[in-house]
Amino acid sequence: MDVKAYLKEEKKKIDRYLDRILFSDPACRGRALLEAMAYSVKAGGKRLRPILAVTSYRACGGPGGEDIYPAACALELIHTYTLIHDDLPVMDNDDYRRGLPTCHRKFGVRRATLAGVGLLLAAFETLGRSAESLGLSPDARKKVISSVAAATGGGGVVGGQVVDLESEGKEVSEETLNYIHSHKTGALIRVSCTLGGRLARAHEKKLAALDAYGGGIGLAFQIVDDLLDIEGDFKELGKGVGADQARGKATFPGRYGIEQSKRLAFAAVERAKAELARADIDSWEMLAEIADFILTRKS
Ligand code: GRG
Repeated sequence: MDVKAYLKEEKKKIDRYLDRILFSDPACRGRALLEAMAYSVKAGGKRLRPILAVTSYRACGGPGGEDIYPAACALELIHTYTLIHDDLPVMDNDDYRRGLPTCHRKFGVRRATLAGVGLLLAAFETLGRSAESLGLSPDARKKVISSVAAATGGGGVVGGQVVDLESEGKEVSEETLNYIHSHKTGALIRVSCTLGGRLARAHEKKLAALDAYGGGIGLAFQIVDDLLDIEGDFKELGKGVGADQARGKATFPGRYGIEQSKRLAFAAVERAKAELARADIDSWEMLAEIADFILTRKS
């Protein structure tokens, strides 16, 4: 199947499961809170992280059927949480996300903050339940939860965000630029790939390859994100452009220029694909196509 059709098809399935998770969970959360959580999740988005988890699972020979989807959706709940909090006035203070007013513009800062926390906790609740229903051993379940928590926390997304905010308006070293983006953006993308592998019970060599693949495409994804903030279009992106420069953010084009950044993204994708080929992943073609797609995405 062509990658665009694949992504479209998978997004549809993931959207269905996200609806189920949000609306059929008895633990929920109060009507006003659920409204704000669902608003940001359902606003759209490419669903890249759950798609990577599902595709990595299949690439490692995970059984057919749809049992993997709830666990994969947990990643989207976490991702949406980070977007809501990233947009808050105390962070990037953005007005639009996924083509709609940001969560705090729509519901106010207090509700948006709580919606983010609600999504994060719903994610781990979903992940724990799914790992159990997929029949993973207690040790494997622990590893699933702790790897996602580690990628999300101070040694991952949150850590990258802190350095990103502290670096605004400053000239940063190559090392700091890489740290920000491999943590703020790369960590969740990497763990999306290894989560798929873990749920398929892949051995360590394959997990290491998925981790390296995720690192490569995560870097390419961020470079393209920086480029789209310069060359992209509000309508396609669903959010404002030019914000990075206005805030003095540390970006790849800011440090290397546009052409060199494109070359860096291309090289990162080539490295990512080579990792898959080396590790003897059973069927890695779609992961390779997703890597190429990341270079040409417009949103
Ligand atoms: C506690 C996990 C946690 C987060 C709080 C706010 C924050 C700390 C971190 C921000 C992380 C962040 C927003 C990184 C940006 C990553 C990025 C490039 C987002 C855009 O992702 P796309 O293009 O968006 O996949 P869609 O809308 O398609 O899902």
